[in-house]
Amino acid sequence: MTNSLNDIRHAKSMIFIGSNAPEAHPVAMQHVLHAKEKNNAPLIVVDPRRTKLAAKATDYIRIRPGTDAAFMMGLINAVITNGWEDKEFIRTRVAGYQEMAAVAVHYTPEVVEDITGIPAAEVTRIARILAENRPTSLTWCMGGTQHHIGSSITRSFCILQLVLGNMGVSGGGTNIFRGHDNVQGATDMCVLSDNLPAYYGLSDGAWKHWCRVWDVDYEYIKGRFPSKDWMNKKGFTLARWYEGVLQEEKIHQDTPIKAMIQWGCGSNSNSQYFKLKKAYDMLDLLVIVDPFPSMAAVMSDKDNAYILPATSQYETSGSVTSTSRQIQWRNKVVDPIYDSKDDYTIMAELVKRFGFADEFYKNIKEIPEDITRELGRGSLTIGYNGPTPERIKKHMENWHTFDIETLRANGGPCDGDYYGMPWPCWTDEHPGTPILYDISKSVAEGGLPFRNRFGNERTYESSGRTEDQLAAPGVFNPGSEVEGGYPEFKDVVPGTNWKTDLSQETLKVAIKRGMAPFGNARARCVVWDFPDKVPIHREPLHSPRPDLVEKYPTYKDKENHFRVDTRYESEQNPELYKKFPYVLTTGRMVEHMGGGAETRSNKYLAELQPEMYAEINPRLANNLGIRADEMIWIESPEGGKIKVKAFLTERVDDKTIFLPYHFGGMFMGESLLDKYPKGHEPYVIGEPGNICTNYGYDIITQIQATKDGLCNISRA
Ligand SMILES: Nc1nc2c(c(=O)[nH]1)N[C@H]1C(S)=C(S)[C@@H](COP(=O)(O)OP(=O)(O)OC[C@H]3O[C@@H](n4cnc5c(=O)[nH]c(N)nc54)[C@H](O)[C@@H]3O)O[C@H]1N2
Ligand SMILES: Nc1nc2c(c(=O)[nH]1)N[C@H]1C(S)=C(S)[C@@H](COP(=O)(O)OP(=O)(O)OC[C@H]3O[C@@H](n4cnc5c(=O)[nH]c(N)nc54)[C@H](O)[C@@H]3O)O[C@H]1N2
Ligand SMILES: [Mo]
Repeated sequence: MTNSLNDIRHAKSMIFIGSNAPEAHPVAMQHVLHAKEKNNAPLIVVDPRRTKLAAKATDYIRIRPGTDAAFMMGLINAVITNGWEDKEFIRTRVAGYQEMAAVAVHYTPEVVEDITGIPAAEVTRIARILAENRPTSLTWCMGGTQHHIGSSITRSFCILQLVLGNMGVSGGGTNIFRGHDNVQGATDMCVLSDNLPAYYGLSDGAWKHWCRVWDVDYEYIKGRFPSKDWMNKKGFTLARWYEGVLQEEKIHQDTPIKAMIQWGCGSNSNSQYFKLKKAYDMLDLLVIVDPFPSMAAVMSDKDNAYILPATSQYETSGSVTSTSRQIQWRNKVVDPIYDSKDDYTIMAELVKRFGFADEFYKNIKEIPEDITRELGRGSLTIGYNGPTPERIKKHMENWHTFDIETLRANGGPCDGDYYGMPWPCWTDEHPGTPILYDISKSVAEGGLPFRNRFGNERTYESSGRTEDQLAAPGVFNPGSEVEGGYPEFKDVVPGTNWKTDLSQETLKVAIKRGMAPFGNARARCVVWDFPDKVPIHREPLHSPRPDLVEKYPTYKDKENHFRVDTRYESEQNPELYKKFPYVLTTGRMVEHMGGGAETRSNKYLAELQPEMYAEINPRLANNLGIRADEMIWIESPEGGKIKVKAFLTERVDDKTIFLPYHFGGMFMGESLLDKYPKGHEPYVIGEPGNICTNYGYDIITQIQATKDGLCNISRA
């Protein structure tokens, strides 16, 4: 999120694409409605379903699932065709614009209509609304990401904002509302299989950096792995861990996965969920660390599972990071109840028994404060070093002194700080960065240019043109010694750079000179190491449009994609739709959370949403002879099958089925209630929607494509 939830109040228009905030982010809606009512800002909602957010929209655009990149490139083309682009911003702060525009030109309103189902005239009309109501705040969520081209789709959103000059300004930005409580913090701290904390990657240099932070010998860490090779290659992702057990697809690891710890993971969140059943049975050991017995707890038929009861967040304390990059301190409300332990204690017990507590806890005496300190000390890339536990707690104690519009403390003990010190917060004195890439403020006051990360110059393959990747002369933050682009800082302390200098001297020198430690560059529209250097449309792997599969085919199959081969071309069968004619998309409802272990075990929420269902358009239901509230079977091409209630609604069109994915405790028509520990059964059980979600993974991130599959339905 480049801006913040609060900053949306300054938007002059808003576009929400693949986000249903009233259900998934109800508290954030206050800011959205504020902008809509107070600024008279148009609220454009792009979703295959007429959602609760669509009900509040000034302009609701129904889109065919998985076609957002085509719509975006169409909007960009319409902006350029009509001369609405921000020419000065592009000239001075954007790279690869011409190469991108040469691709966008193919997405005429008519082409966009054919791909997305959005009428051609609407494309130009929406482009005009954005052009006439700047800045626009753009929000995407899972409707934009969970596709095999999810990474292209999200890049196209960013490019639109660059072309309109909406980056680095209050009321603009790309504002991706994050998922779980503290998921921003979890991502920052590396709950990813291709990174060390703070996005340092997996290179030797990255490992050595963190070894210095942890005060642990690099050779010792190396010795923990079967071979060095394991340290530097990406691990399995959560989306496909079970392939490492089953080995039905080729895996790139010497041994299969034998043990699994699911720490705060619902499990029925995995697509093609029925395939996991066999993997659970094959594991030697399954450990579930969770306040509730999740669906994973009842999946295995073997005696191989342990449930370690974790406390909820009310029974522990520590620092967490919100969607707006703001760091907060959470205080314990009650001591752990029953025999539960908090996550720190469970981790400590494990580490002790594994026998490496001496190495693990070198810097950690006071929990959780020292954990925050250690992570902050090492996370220079994203500027986590400024927010010390003392500063974070001070912010929490002085909430009332921060302004709701600007997030800035107006007097009092935190005077001048932005609430939660939105990262990067480079030093003890730095106030935090409320808006990324904002060159209207000095770096010391929370301003920043675009980061220099991809070299200083580039020759593009498509055009043969060479372009400076640094910002143009005249583009700089107030007070900068260099009045234009400059590269990232290194060798201030010899042999280090701004990311590895643990003395933090580099950061301080840069800021003193009025400059950003990470340089001052352009935002790039061309990503030369991705298969699609500029975002383009590719038909969903399982598409209802064989004609478009031919025109916009998927990628070549990808070997060793996070240690497992991944099918694209060989999976995209243009005839599949004949047997599975309906588009299947999935998502959330406000009353339930994730796999639903928590919310289905809460009697008040269970009462509000007691039953799994499928949204079906009445016209489709009538054609198939399905009546309201009747039970139906939904089947996936892979062989997943669920029995659920038909919810007849105009929310979806007559080609699309929507499933919430929060249910569990049923499995392909069978109840698993007798498998829960006695007295811990959830109040509500239902079929996991993910039994029917299809094969399909993003080409870069491997996020599962749960939003654009195919299915068939019939009366039960
Ligand atoms: N109550 C509640 N709140 C939650 C959660 C929860 O489970 N329950 N989960 C949290 C988490 S982890 C996350 S990541 C966020 C997710 O928040 P959201 O992403 O907003 O939630 P979803 O309902 O998954 O998806 C949003 C919308 O995308 C639409 N969509 C589906 N396919 C497409 C498509 O191809 N294009 C477009 N444009 N739209 C599409 C869906 O119809 C849906 O309305 O919510 C968080 N908040
Ligand atoms: N079909 C479909 N599938 C999806 C999605 C979709 O849109 N459609 N969305 C995907 C997304 S974005 C996400 S993020 C995933 C979410 O998938 P999961 O992460 O599997 O979902 P949750 O049920 O939220 O899992 C959180 C678990 O943590 C437990 N928990 C809560 N607090 C604590 C704590 O303090 N400590 C511990 N140890 N445990 C705790 C809860 O009881 C719960 O069992 O689902 C993904 N799957
Ligand atoms: Mo999420």
